[in-house]
Amino acid sequence: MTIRLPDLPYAYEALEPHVSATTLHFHHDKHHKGYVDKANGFLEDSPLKDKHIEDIVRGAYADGDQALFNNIAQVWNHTVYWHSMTPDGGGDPHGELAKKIAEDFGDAAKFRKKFKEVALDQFGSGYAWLAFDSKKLIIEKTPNAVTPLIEGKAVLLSCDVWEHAYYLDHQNRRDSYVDAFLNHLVNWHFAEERFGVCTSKGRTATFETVDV
Ligand code: MN3
Repeated sequence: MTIRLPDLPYAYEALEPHVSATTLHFHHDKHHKGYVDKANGFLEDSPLKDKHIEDIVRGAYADGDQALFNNIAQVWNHTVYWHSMTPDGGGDPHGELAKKIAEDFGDAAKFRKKFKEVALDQFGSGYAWLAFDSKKLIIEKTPNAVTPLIEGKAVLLSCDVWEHAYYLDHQNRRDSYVDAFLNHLVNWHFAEERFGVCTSKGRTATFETVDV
């Protein structure tokens, strides 16, 4: 099975002015594609090659196959990241996820404050995440390609804080980018849908459960 580069779920200019078409062309067409191509190269001789992408991510991590893990995890992380943003996003969550955010963080404003702190606290390249461990919502940061998927958590939102995600539009101001992500781009509908899948079936959602 060949890993494919998914299309962006919106037009390249759809997230402007917060994330520009230029950034998305580099980030999707060069960075994301680069991870897909390298992962396919490493998979050619791997016993994991016919597995589902999430099982490849977990398997490469468990096997200590750092080169495959870095690239396949970045393929998955970026796909979730594209879906974590939407034109005219932002605002507050609704429904059951809103209730759970109120329970675990206080309210949506407190969620945004904590998410921003965590995103700014990640030293160097990595991600900020909203994840669900089947009991609690968790805001966490990870370095480089590391993903909450390897800890068995369901990812609800991903915010790429590698400099390539924001440098052309916000230069060194990661705080400006994270504000734009939370206030104008975050795709609560996506997170609500994934949370619904996790809770209705009482298990960790896979990305494909929602994406196809
Ligand atoms: Mn990236």
